[in-house]
Amino acid sequence: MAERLRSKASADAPKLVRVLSGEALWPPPVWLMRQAGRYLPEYRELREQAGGFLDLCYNPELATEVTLQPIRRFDLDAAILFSDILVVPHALGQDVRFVQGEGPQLDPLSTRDSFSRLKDAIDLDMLAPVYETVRRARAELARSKALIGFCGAPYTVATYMVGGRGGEEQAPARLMAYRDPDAFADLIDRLVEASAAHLVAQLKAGADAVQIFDSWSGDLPSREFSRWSTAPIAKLCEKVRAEAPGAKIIAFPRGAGAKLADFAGAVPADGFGIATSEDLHAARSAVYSCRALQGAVDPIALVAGGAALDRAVDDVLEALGRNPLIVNLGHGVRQETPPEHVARLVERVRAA
Ligand code: 1CP
Repeated sequence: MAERLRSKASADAPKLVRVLSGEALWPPPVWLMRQAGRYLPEYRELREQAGGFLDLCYNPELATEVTLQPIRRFDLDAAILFSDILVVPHALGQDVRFVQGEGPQLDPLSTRDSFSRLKDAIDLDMLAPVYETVRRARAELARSKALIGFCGAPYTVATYMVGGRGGEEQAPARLMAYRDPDAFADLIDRLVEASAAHLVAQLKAGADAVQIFDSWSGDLPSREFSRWSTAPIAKLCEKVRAEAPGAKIIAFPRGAGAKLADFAGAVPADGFGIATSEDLHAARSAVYSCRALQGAVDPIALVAGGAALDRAVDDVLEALGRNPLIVNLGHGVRQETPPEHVARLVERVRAA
C-alpha cells in the first residue's frame, strides 16, 4: 500500500494533488469546506433564480457557476463540486426535500421493510447533471487548481436516511444499528456500492480528488465506530481505487479524536481531515507521516477575523506544515462569516 501511496504526481499537477501524493509544499494549498454558500452575496443572488436547492444541484450551468464563485473571489487552490451528500439517497429512490431554514428532510426508513422502497442500485442517470457540472467546472478551472468531488460516508448518509433529518445524536440510526444490526449492515452495504459508483463517475468526469465526509460518526463508541465508519469507508476506498486506479481520496471522519489512529491504519486514503476540536500534534502522530492532513482552523475564528484568525492559521501551519498539509477549516464556513475574513485567511497562508 505504501508503494502506491508514494507514486509521485508530476510537478505541474495541482498543488492539492501533489500534497495528496505525499509532497510537503510551502506554502501549502488552501481550500475551505462549504466555501460556496450563503455567506457569499453572489451565491444568495443566484440561489434565488434557481428555485429549490436540489434544482440548483441538478442545474449544470448554475451549479458550475456556484462551484467557481469562491475561486474567482479568493483564488483558492481547489474548487469543490457544488452538490450535496443527500443526492445519493435521492438517486436510490428516497424522497429528499430541503426546507428553507430547516435543513434536509427525508421520508425515514425506520424498519428493514421500508428498504423495499429503495432501488436495487443507484440511478446514475438521475445524477447525470452532477457529472456534467464536474465536466464543465473542470474545463473552466485553471490547470493549477484542483476540482474536488465528494460523497457522504455510508454511516453519515444512513443517519439521514433512517432518521429522516439531521440531529445531534443521530439516535434513530444508532438504535437501528443496536436493535437490528443485520438490517443496518444491509443499508450500509447498499451505500458503499452506491457511493463508490457516484465517486467513480465524478472521477471519470474529471474530478482530481474526492472527499468522503463522515460528519456524524465521531459520536460513536469505538466498537460501533470501527464497524460502521472505518470498515465501510475502507471498503469504499478500495472499490473506488479498483475502478479508478490512482484516484486521490481524502477521508474526513469528523471528531474521530483518539480513534483516528485505528481509522487511518485501516482506511487507504491519501489525506485525512481533522476537525476543530482535535489536538493537531496527536492527529499528526496518529497518521503515517507521508500521508496528508487537512484542517483545522476553527470556523468561528474565521467569523471573528483579525488577530484571532491569524493565530488560528499560524497554529495549523506550525503544527502541521513540515509534512503534507492542506489548510482548511475544522468544519464548514458558517453563514455569518464576513467574506473579507476568507480573503485574509488565504493571504496569511500565502505569506507564510
Ligand atoms: O442554500 C441553501 O439553503 C442550502 C444550504 C446547503 C449548501 C450550501 C446545503 C443543505 N448543502 C450545501 C452544499 C454542500 N453540502 C456542499 C457543497 C460544496 C461546498 O462545500 O461548498 C457539501 C460538500 C455538502 C456536504 C454536506 N451536506 C454534509 C457534510 C459536511 C458537513 O457539513 O458536515 C452534510 C452533513 C450535508 C447535509 C446538509 N445539506 C444541507 C444542510 C444544511 C445539511 C446539514 C444538515 C444538518 O446539520 O444536519
